[in-house]
Amino acid sequence: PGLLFSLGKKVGKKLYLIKNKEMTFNSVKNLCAQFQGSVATPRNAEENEAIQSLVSADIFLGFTDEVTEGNFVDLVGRSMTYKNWAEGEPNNANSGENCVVLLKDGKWNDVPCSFSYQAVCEF
Ligand code: GN1
Ligand code: CA
Ligand code: CA
Repeated sequence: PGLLFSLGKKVGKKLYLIKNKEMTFNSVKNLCAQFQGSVATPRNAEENEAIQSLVSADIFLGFTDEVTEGNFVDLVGRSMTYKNWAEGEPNNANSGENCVVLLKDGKWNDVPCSFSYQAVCEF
């Protein structure tokens, strides 16, 4: 099947691994969970920069506001402390953006969870 992940980066106790394949948010969650990991969830600028340095395309982060619109939480329901939204984001464009991507410049944008982006897992 080829390599499961193509590149990795260690930051503190975290390891980020990237898979250069576009997939929906649910597929990223399933991929990461399959290896007892989670979707990349940056907690500070250092982690955000580490993820950014791994990727050359937009990637999903492990936050959603699908439970309560406008209240972004991680995949176990903890609130977002560090955030790095792009100007004007999150805007829930077209009333349907409940997932978050890290853009190439390191800033964040909310997007539809059904769209496909590359995957980064954290362990
Ligand atoms: C994009 O393409 P448009 O303008 O409808 C983006 C939104 C951003 C918006 C910012 C899938 O929406 O999330 O908030 O630009 N949609 C996607 O102008 O990336
Ligand atoms: Ca939303
Ligand atoms: Ca948006």
